[in-house]
Amino acid sequence: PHVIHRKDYKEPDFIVEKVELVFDLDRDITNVKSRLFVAANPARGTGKGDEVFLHGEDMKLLSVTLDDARLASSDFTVDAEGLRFVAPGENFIAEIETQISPANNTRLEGLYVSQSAFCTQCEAEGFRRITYFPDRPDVMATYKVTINADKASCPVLLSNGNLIDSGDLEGGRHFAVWEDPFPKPSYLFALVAGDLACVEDSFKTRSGRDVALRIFVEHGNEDRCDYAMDSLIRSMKWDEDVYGLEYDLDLFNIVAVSDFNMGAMENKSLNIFNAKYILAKPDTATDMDYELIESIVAHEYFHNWSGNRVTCRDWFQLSLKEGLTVFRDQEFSADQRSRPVQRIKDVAQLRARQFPEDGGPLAHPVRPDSYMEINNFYTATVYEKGAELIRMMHTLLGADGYRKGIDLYFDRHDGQAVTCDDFAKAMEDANDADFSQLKRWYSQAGTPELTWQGDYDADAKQFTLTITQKTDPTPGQPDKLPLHMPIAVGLLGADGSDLVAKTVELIQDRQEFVFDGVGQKPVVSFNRGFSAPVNVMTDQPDAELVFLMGNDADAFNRWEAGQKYATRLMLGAIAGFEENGGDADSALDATGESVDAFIAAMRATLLNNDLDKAFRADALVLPGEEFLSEQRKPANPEAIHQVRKALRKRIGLALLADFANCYHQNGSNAAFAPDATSAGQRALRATALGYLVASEKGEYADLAAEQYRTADNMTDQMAALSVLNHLDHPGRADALADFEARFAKDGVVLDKWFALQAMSSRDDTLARVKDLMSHPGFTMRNPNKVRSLIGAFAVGNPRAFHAKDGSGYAFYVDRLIELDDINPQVAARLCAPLGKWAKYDADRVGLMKAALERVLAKPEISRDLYEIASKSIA
Ligand code: B3K
Ligand code: ZN
Repeated sequence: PHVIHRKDYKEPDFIVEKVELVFDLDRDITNVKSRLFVAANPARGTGKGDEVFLHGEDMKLLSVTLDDARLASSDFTVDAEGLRFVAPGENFIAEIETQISPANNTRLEGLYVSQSAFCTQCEAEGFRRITYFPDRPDVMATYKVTINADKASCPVLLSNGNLIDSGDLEGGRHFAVWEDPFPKPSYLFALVAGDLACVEDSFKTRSGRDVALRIFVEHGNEDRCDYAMDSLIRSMKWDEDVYGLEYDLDLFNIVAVSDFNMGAMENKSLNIFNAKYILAKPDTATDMDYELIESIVAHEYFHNWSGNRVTCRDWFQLSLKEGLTVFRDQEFSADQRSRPVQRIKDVAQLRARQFPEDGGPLAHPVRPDSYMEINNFYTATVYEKGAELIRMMHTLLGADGYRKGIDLYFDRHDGQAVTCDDFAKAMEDANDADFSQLKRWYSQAGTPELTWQGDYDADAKQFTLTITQKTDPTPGQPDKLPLHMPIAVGLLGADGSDLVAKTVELIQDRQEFVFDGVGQKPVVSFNRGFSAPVNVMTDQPDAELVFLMGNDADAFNRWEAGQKYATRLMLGAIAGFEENGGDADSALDATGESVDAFIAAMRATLLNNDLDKAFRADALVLPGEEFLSEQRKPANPEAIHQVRKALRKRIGLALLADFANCYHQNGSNAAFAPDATSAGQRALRATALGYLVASEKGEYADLAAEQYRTADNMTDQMAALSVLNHLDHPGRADALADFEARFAKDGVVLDKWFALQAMSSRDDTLARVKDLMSHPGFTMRNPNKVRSLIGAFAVGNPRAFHAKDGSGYAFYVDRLIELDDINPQVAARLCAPLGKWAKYDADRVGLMKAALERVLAKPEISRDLYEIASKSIA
C-alpha cells in the first residue's frame, strides 16, 4: 500500500466554498445529489483546463454535471480512489449524483445503519464514501443539507447547523433542510435519521444566547440521559470560565448509537456518540462509566473550538486538535472531581497504553511523518502524549501565560485549518517564549529515560540535583536529541514538610541544579505531578519510598512512591518465581523484610483519614499485570500473574481486620449519587472487598456474593462480580446468570458481562469465550461486542492470551481475519497486542510472529490491518 508523507503536503488545487447535498434515504439504496461550488486555488495557480480530483470510494456514480452540462462518460475517469475531470473554468458548479448502500456498510465509515437509524461517521476519510469530494481537512465549506426519508421509520432528521425548512412529501415521506453557517471540513459533516426519543434542556451562554440542548436515544432510554446532559452543561460553563470560549449556535445535538467504531465524534453541532458513553442510570452504569461519560461529553463539546472552529491542515496535525482537547478534558475532570486522583488516572492510562506504544514497533511521534491508513493514528501517542505536551506548555508558561497563548491562537486562526507549529507559535508569540526545543516532543518518538542524583553539602547548605536524560531509538529514528521539559521537584525535610518546592527546566543531556539554603539532607520528590511524561530510572531506597508515601505534599508522588515500591517488590519476586520453579509465596519471602514494610505503608495509607477515599482506593491498587510485563524482559505472564496474586493475598491476610472495618464503615444507605465523593467511598469499599476476597478466606467470597445480591447500584454489583469472576464459588455462576437475564436486551450493559468472562483468570476462560461467540447478544458486526469479548481477552487477560500452547493467539488471529472483512478499522486496532512479541520468551516470540504472519497472509487484507501487522512484525 501507498505511504503518505507529511513532507509531501501541498495545498489543494481546487477548493469547495459551498456544498449543497440532497439525500434520498433508503437502507439499501440511498441516492445522494451534491452541488459543489468549486474554485481554483490561487496559491496553486490552477484554473480552467486543469485536472480536478475528488476522493470517492465504494459508491455508484450516476452522473457528473459541470455548469449545467452533463459530462459524457469519456469526459471523466473513476477509479478506486476517486473521480477526475477537467475544470471548465476557475469557478464552476459541479453536480454529482451517487448511490450508496447504508445497510451494507459494515465498516461504519460514511453513511450506515445502526439498529434502525441512519447515521454517519466521516472522520477521518468517511465523507468520500458518501459523495465525491476533496475529502481533506484544509478544504472548508458551508453546507446545506436536505434529507428526504420515510416519515414513519425516520421521524427525526438531523444534520449540522440550523434547521431552515421541513415538510411532508408524497408517498409517506418527509424532508428537512439544515444549513451550517460555519465553514467546516468534510470530516465534520453528519447526518442522522431515525425513530429516536429526545431529551431536552437548555443553556444560556454568558453573552445571553439561549442554546437548546438535545440528546437523542433509542426509545426506552430517555431515563438514562441525565448525567450526559448535566456533563454537557457543566462543560459549556467551564469552557466559558476557563478558556473564555462560548458556544456559537442556537442548538447543540447529541445522538447515541449502538454501532460505533470509537467513543464519539465532534461533528459540528451534531455530536454522535457510542451509546456506551451517554447512557447511564444508577442500576446500569458504574462510577467509571459516569466518569467516562463526563469526560467524553466534555471532550467532544470542547472540540467545537479546538478542532472545529480551528481545525487541522492535514491529518499529520491530528494532535493539534486531539492533544489539546484531551488536555482540556483532563483539566475539566480535574476541576469537577479530585485533581490528584484525576492526574493519577491519566498517568496510569498513559503508562498502560502510551508508554508501551512508544517502546514498541508502532512507536511514532505525536506528529507522525508518514502513514498508510490515517485511522491507525488515532493513538495514545497522538492523544495522550499530545496532551502531555500541551500540559508542559501550561506548566512552563503558567496558567496566565498559557491563557494568553490560547487567546492568541483562537484569535489568529479562527476559521482556519492550521498546524502544530502554528499552535506553538501562538504560544510563543503571546509570551515571548522560545519553544524551539520543546517542539521536539512533536517530532521525536520514544519515552525519555531520566536518572537523577542528589548531593548534599551540609556546610554550604547546598543541594545539587544532577539530572540526565536519554531516549532509546525507535523505528526510523536511531538518534535522539535532548528534550526540553519541566521537572517539578520537592525536597522534603525530616518532618515531611517541603524545604524546597520548585520546577526546574531540563534542556541538556546532563544538567545540574543547585538549591541553596537547604538546612538538612532532604528526601527528593522527583517529577511531582508527573510534570514531564518520562520514565524515571533512579531507585530510591525503600525507606525513602515509605517516607514519601506517608509525607509527600504532592499527592501524585505519594501514589507514585507506593507504585514504585510495589513494582520493585513484585519484579524481585517474579525473578524469584522463575528461579524457584514457580512458588510465588517463597519468592515473595526471598525478597526479604521489605514485604512487611510495604504492607505497613499500605496500611498507613488505608487508615489515613486525611486522604480522600478515591485517592486511597487508587493508592491501594497494585500495578497491573500489563504494566509489570512492560518492566520485564522476557515477560512471563504466568509468573507475573501468580506473584501479583500472591502479594494481594498477603496484603489481604495481613490487613484483614482493617479491610473488614473499612468495608463495613463505607457502606451507605443513601440513594446512589454519581458525585466524586460518593464514588470515592464506593471505590475504597470495593478495594477492601477485593483484598478480603484475595485473602482466600471463604467467608469473604460469600460476602461478595451477598453484595452482588443486595446492591442497589451497578457500581457495587460490578465490584462484587469482578472479584467473584475469578473464583470457583457458586455465587459466581448465580450472579452471572442473574446479570445475563436482567440485561439480555440491553446491549450496552451486557457488554460488561461479556468482558468480565473474557477477563476471568479461571482455566476455562478461552473455551467460554469461544462459546460466547454464539451467544444471541454477540455479533462480530458490533464494535462494542468485539471489544468486550475479543479485545478484553487480549488486553485484560494476558495470562490466557499468552497461554504457552499458543491457543490464545490462534483463536485471536481467526477473529482478526474474520473481522477484517467486516470492519478493517476495528480489526487493525485489535491487532496491536500481537506486536508486543519482543517482550516475551523465545517460544512466544515464535508463536506471536507466526500469528502475525498468518494475519499478513490473509487474502485481500485491508490497508488498515496490513499497516499494523506489517509494522508489528518488523
Ligand atoms: N475525533 C474523533 C475520533 C475519530 C476517529 C476516526 N478513526 C473523536 C475524538 O477524538 O473526539
Ligand atoms: Zn477528540
